[in-house]
Amino acid sequence: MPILRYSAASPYARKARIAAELCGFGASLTLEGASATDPADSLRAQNPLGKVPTLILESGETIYDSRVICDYFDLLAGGGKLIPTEPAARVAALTLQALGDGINDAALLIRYEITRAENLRDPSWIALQQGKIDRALAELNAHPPAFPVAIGHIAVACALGYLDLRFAGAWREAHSALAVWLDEFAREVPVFEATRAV
Ligand SMILES: N[C@@H](CCC(=O)N[C@@H](CS)C(=O)NCC(=O)O)C(=O)O
Repeated sequence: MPILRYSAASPYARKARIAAELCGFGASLTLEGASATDPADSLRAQNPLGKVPTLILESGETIYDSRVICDYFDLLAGGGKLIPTEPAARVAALTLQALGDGINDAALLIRYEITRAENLRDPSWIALQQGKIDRALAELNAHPPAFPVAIGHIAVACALGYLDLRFAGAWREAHSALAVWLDEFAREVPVFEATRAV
């Protein structure tokens, strides 16, 4: 059985778990928690970058990052399940994935920064990252992604879930259309709620 090294709070790992489920591999995946900060954790031997998610195949080969893992599940499921094969739809889905992942990238950088000692924090760096999140949320709120679900929808949902988890859902107040969209996504994709970190 393939093993997914993950952490419950990681939005990228959540994306990979949701993709596995939607591609029909949820039950055949072994989840194994990983610590990216513990040098003794085997994660660093499995993935030199020491990041989750990392997928370990039965052959021992490892696959990272979340985009490659999701692509792998999609291909294994026959292709076109989450990543459309038609060029325009494919580019749109992958671009939406980049937007969702980009929100996560910026949110994580902010989180790392605000957990440093106060005198080491750089407000301008935080503002730079926050600008990316604000612009992405404004764009998504103005144009919530149309269904059916593809990889971009999952990435965006996981990003919003991460903002809920780490930033107390502050995004919701100014982005009500996007909050409605996330509710609809959660109804369409029950594993979203099942993978929510507490
Ligand atoms: N682009 C990567 C990002 C993965 C990532 O940054 N994961 C975080 C957890 S949310 C991590 O492992 N951080 C540890 C580190 O950067 O050392 C992906 O899509 O998988």
